Amino acid sequence: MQIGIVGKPNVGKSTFFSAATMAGAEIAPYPFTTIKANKGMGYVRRVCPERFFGVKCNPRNAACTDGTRYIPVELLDVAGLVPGAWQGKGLGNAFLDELRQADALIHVVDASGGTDADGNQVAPGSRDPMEDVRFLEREISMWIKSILDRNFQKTAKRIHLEGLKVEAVIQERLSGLGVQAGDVSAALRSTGVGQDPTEWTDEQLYSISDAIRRISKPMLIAANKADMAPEENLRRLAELSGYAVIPCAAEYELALRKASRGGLVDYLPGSRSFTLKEGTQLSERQSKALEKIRSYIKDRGTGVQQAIEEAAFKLLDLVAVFPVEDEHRLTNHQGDVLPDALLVRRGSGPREMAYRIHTEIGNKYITAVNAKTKKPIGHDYELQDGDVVKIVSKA
Ligand SMILES: Nc1nc2c(ncn2[C@@H]2O[C@H](COP(=O)(O)OP(=O)(O)OP(=O)(O)O)[C@@H](O)[C@H]2O)c(=O)[nH]1
Ligand SMILES: [Mg+2]
Repeated sequence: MQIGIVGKPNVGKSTFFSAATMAGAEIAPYPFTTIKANKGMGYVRRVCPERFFGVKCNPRNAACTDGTRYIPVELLDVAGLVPGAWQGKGLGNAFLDELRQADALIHVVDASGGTDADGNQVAPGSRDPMEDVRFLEREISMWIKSILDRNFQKTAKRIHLEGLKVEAVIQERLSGLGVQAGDVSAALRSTGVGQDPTEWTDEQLYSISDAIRRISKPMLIAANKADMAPEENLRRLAELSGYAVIPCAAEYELALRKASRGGLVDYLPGSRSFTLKEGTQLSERQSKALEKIRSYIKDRGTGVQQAIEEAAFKLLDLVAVFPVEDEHRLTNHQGDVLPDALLVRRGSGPREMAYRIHTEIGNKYITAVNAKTKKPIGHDYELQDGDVVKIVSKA
């Protein structure tokens, strides 16, 4: 599962990414700082089942703090997109290609209105962030359309003459983008086009591409630089964009995580406060900066953690499940308690979970046991958030 961080240049994508992953991507106040995409792990929070069982876990793939488990999810920070990206402007087509595998998108917008269409700094308030929303939608939809368009008339004739299923042909063409057959059917239904593609107009092809984008690359807006954004901009984005809008101050999140790593403060990502570590000596500048951050986050946090969690749990509808090898001791064969946490799509069953652990375990799957109830789980059981599951497979 991968979440793409997208937007025009210089809006704070790499700042958001660095804060979320602590991977240290390059950040600078001008466009095209990022050229090569950055990949890293962000985290979503879930209640750790250690609370239910009254035990202490030894997590292998992430931390657990006071019963809150951090579960890794892959983030991708790509280069900024400028108008005309889908046609190759500013290397846009190459950058868009990096989003093929993204399952959901966090669109980072400069809510302060302080960057123009190409990402150059302008006076805050001079750019309407709603324009950024519409621009990005169009670039991605046009990119999808450009892939559909290649030899489209020829393909349409074949579909018509040979009686092929139009959904299947489109899906095959877009399979490299992670588009599912169901996505195409839903898109065709929502646009209400006829079954004969030789009759589709260019506008209809755009509408279809746009619908496929909405369904297969669900998106939310991280309204970044909210620390200096006019409230009016945030309000308009929430009212007009048609997306979930999360005010963000990625720079503050990054500062807090660095201060936490540096041992200056105690701060849990996503919380609305932090405390200074005892005995911390701060310079006047540091102290001022932290107080500014303190007063900002008390009402809404920095938004970074919230945006990632909303993408994972609302856009992608993931649930967290915890595989164990011994359902009584809740351990793997090394004796680690509740060692792993996995994110799977809601609706997944125990066999899919087995495949996620290892292909071989999936192939040899026999049955599964719910460690909370100690009862066997049927093949058609839908995994629930927080389930702890023992997979039984052939030796
Ligand atoms: N005020 C404010 N500035 C921010 C915030 N987040 C990032 N910035 C600044 O915005 C500028 C651009 O940040 P980057 O993270 O490099 O932006 P980007 O979108 O990755 O830029 P490209 O890689 O060039 O597309 C830097 O000067 C950051 O310090 C924020 O929350 N508030
Ligand atoms: Mg960048």
